[in-house]
Amino acid sequence: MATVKGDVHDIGKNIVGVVLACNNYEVIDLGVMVPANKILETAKAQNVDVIGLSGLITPSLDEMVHVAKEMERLGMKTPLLIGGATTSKIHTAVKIEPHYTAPVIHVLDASKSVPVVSRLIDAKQRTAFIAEIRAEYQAERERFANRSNRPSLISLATARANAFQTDWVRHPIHRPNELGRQTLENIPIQILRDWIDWTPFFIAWEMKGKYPQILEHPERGEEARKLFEEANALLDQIIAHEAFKVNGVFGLYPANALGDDLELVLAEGETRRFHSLRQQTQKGTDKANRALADFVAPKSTGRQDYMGAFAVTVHGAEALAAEFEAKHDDYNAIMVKALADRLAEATAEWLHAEVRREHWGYATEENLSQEALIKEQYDGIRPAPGYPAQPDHTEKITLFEILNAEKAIGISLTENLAMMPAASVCGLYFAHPAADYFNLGEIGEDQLADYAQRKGKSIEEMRRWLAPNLA
Ligand code: B12
Repeated sequence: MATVKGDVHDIGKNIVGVVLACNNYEVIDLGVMVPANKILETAKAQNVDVIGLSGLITPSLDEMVHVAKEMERLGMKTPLLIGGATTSKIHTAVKIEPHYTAPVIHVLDASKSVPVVSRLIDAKQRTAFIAEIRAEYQAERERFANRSNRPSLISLATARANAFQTDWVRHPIHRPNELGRQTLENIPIQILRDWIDWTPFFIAWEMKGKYPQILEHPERGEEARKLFEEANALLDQIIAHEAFKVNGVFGLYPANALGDDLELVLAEGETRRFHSLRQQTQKGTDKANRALADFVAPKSTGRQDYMGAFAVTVHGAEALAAEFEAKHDDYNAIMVKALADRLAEATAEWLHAEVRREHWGYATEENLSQEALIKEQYDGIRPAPGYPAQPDHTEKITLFEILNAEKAIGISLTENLAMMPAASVCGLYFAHPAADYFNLGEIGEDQLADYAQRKGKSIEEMRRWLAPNLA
């Protein structure tokens, strides 16, 4: 098993590894950012029965297609399992399976990994199981080709004419109290800990249910309480031994929209541009075709607006997890990474609140409960490149440059634009009270061409990054 080249996430894969090992399978885990040749050479040398690939972000899907093509080229017959947050059965059926003659199977979660592997290996069940999967994936492809419920796309020009409207004459714009870039080093984890949203933590451990209710769940409650106590005990130790170092950098800048682009003024005469994508599906009456650029005053209004960017990261998780791994303590190794991920997300949430209340200061009166914060009942958003409102991961390059994120807080980008350390989050700040986390959905070739041109890239390059959103 391996997380593919350019990707760094491995909690899901590690959980699968543990579950398989508990069922007496021998697992060779090659770790993260593993190139195709290393995966396939190891598979051959070790004569493995099954190969498993994992990926968190969309660029990894392409890499998985590449691995499947390589396996075909080399005439391999080993079944290929596909998993990870960004993968799906439909993508596996439509984009990966057609490239490889031997079985390719999407595995939704760790609990499914054992029945899938055992049926693949069992001589009696294998043929029937493979035939069943093939028929299922063929049906998926046919359903995909004949999708009848596809939203109809409108032209980019029509979508732009239906942009989200703001009365920019009356709309209040708050000038940030502190313009420019600020770096925060060693943010106290005692503060951040109160900002942790524990629900995804339980999901990572395959315990579905909302926190805190899950602690009282009639069947899973006891196990959930144990997990929660152990997580907090480990967090106490991490704090006591200063095993994690949490850093953040953010910047607030004068900005205006130029069409669907966003121009930030870093210093006099020095500007940088972010690019946004516009929803292109036909909307019902009174529903706009949104783009992030709609939430910032257009330059033509003559009004100075503002926006921000941030990046946060948790250092130390990889090293601490490696210590546990060396002691064959997979449970705590996974726990360390799950805690680091939760802290990265908590830091993004805490910093956003600090920015709203103080540094930008448009929400000085805001005093929300933890529940209201988790439900995002505040003004403004912090969309991340890669999330549904802006699926283009390449916007991270501009973001990192503006914030000098690599030097300032030690995060780097892989060739597929995953961030290292893995427990990192970056995004943009918009203060507009109507700004929301919309889903871009499908876009047309006209927007792809327009977007590539605005970014100064070839259409083919942008097609690769935006593939999941292309009609
Ligand atoms: C937790 C989380 C994070 C955490 C942890 C990420 C990390 N360390 O890798 C944090 C907060 C740090 C984070 C950051 C980011 N995230 Co995030 N994140 C998630 C979230 C909410 C859950 C993922 C997760 O950990 N699930 C729990 C684990 C256990 O599940 P899993 O990985 O899916 O694995 C299971 C199965 O997939 C399967 N499996 C996995 N691998 C394998 C392998 C084999 C062989 C098999 C058989 C099975 C298998 O079994 C596993 C166990 O059941 C998802 C949304 C979602 N609901 O999936 C978004 C999501 C993955 N994130 C996303 C994005 C974009 C990002 C960022 C790029 C955002 C940003 N600009 O900051 C960064 C990237 C981080 C980086 N290092 O580059 C997108 C990715 C899609 C895309 N368009 O690329 C998602 C899908 C959100 C979304 N809806 O857009 N993220």
